Amino acid sequence: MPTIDIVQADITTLAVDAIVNAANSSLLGGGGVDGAIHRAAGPDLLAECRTLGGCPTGEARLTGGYRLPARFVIHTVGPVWHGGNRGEDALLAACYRRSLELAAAHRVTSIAFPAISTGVYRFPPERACRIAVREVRTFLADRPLPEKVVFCCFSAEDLSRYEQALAESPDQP
Ligand code: AR6
Repeated sequence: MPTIDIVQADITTLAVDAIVNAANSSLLGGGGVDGAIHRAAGPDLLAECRTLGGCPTGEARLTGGYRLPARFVIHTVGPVWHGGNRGEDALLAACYRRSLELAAAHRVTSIAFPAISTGVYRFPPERACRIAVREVRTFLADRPLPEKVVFCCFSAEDLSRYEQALAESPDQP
């Protein structure tokens, strides 16, 4: 049975096969979790990212993890929140789905996600959390990999939000 864990941590410290980066479409670094991942991985990560030619919103790209404990970084580009009428929900859902597909294709057994789009990109955190939990549960329901998904929360508020969302039954509205 696949497992879903929730931790409050700096994602760059997690010893999982892959960590997900909430990147921008240039894939050339930025602030927030993106900046932290590039700092911890070292300059070889940026060098590999330069070869990728960017990434559209809602899609994902895989690189090595370099100096990180994680073997891979999966870079995904979340939507900027514009009020909810520009396809933001579907694009955020696609980030989780495409990251998990890429992970499975690379035989990743454990993967950690940050709360994509909820920082600089201003996606409402409660709404983002429900989308994240729904997409991960749906994916894990009929796939053997990854075996473990970790929701890595930076704040205590996010931690309790994810705990609450996971405690609710999947078919609750
Ligand atoms: N570990 C885990 N989570 C973190 C960490 C960390 N080290 N640092 C921040 N968070 P954000 P976005 C949380 O702004 O909204 C960048 O400049 C943070 O508290 O990193 O998708 C990119 O280059 C929040 O809950 O990503 C893009 O330009 C979550 O990570 C843009 O920001 C996401 O916040 C992407 O914005």
